[in-house]
Amino acid sequence: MNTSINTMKNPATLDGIVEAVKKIEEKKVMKLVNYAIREGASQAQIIEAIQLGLDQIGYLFEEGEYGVTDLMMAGIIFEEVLKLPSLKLINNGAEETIGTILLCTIERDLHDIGKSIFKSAALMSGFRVEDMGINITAQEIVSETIRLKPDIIAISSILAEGVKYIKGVNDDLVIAGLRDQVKIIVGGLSTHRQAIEYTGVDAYAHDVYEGVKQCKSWLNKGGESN
Ligand code: B12
Repeated sequence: MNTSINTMKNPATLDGIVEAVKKIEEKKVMKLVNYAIREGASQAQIIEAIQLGLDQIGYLFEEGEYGVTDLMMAGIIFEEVLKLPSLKLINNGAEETIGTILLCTIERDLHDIGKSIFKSAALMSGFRVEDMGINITAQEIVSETIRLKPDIIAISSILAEGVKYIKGVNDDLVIAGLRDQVKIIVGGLSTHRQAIEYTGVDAYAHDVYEGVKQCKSWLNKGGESN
């Protein structure tokens, strides 16, 4: 993996994490992650290494070598890693929030790890985050938009079929006359530029850090301009 900005003494540990995740060796993953943290690895590097391992698991699942139980184990390993005190993302403690984000995983999709990481990163940056959970429909999002008046709606969509439900969210907000009042950002495996143009949302992000940066720029709190 790319370790060009790496401050670690032993970057090979990150490759070891990728391999241990791929083999679903939970104890080894935890041991290597703890070691990597001691060696100076950043939270982003650890998340990236685990994601690379999960990609391998996804590939082996497609090839029929791994089953759903293996996907579940992979998810559990990631959740355990994120619970480590040194990696836990917490609210920055600011009393004033810089804006409200309404967050969910889209209809029919139960994957929530990416959503949880985005939530933590947004809280750390000073946002108030209202997390609706998983498998959330367009109409539920419209209702919560009326109730909470968020500045931004952030949607996680991992399954390929999510794109059509995201378009539904955009369309229902237009019908409800709310679309001009809120920005929409999406992230997750199923999202890419063409999909986003089709859905009508404002932005997509490959990872949570890019996503939070975009959200901050919308509220003129730093990050990229758009
Ligand atoms: C763990 C896992 C599961 C777990 C999920 C546990 C959980 N609590 O989330 C369980 C076992 C439940 C599961 C179930 C299924 N899964 Co699954 N799963 C995975 C796996 C291995 C890892 C997903 C993951 O958590 N990655 C780690 C997180 C951090 O990555 P991420 O979600 O992409 O998030 C990052 C970015 O995308 C982004 N991001 C994500 N959300 C957001 C939101 C915003 C706003 C922003 C800005 C950014 C952002 O930032 C994050 C960090 O950088 C992937 C394989 C893979 N390559 O990822 C398959 C995978 C996603 N699953 C897949 C499939 C097919 C399924 C099932 C249909 C299997 C089945 N036959 O039952 C079911 C579907 C259930 C459902 N209705 O949702 C396919 C999806 C194929 C597709 N393109 O549609 C994959 C790709 C595996 C594969 N290669 O075939 N799965």
